Amino acid sequence: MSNKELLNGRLIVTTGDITSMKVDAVVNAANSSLMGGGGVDGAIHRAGGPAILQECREIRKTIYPEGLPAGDAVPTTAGSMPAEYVIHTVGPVWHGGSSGEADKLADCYRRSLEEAEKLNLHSIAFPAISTGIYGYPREKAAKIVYDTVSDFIKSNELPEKIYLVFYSINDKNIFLAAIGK
Ligand code: AR6
Repeated sequence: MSNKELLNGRLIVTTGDITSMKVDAVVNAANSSLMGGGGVDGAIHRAGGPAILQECREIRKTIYPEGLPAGDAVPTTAGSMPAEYVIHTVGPVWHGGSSGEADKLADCYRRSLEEAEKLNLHSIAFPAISTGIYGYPREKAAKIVYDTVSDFIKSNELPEKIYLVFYSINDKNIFLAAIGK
């Protein structure tokens, strides 16, 4: 498996299971309830153990009683995963593209990076938010992700290393082709 480094090495495009990434934070493609689900969300809760759900319950009782809105992000422990934190974010459900999906997807990446920066984290790994169960077309998501990360790193020194972790080589290749790399 070969990694592709972009943006002067600050963006690393890779493949694999995000739950085994040795980074300061892994991002979870959660849903508003923060109570777990399928896809990468299920994998993160399984790998990290009950400490994550426990903290999510506390967050629901205190800061987000109505649930975490799409486009926002909130950190918890990563439990027993190698990472220190999980940053939970809620991607938009794809409804055809004219319901603000692009802005919401950009918000997910920007808000997660902001939370990582606030925690002084050096490395963060993102899954391809919304491109699974939520149905966001991969090519369209790719351009938004690349533009959002490019913008963020222009004005922020942390996190230094931003990993995009695709679940398959095919998904990684779709991403790279969509951004012309
Ligand atoms: N590591 C890396 N990527 C993964 C992994 C993994 N272990 N597992 C899946 N993917 P999805 P969404 C990829 O469906 O579209 C949940 O039920 C997958 O191939 O996990 O944002 C939540 O609770 C895809 O490319 O997230 C929500 O209800 C990408 O991760 C809903 O799904 C995202 O797919 C969120 O849907």
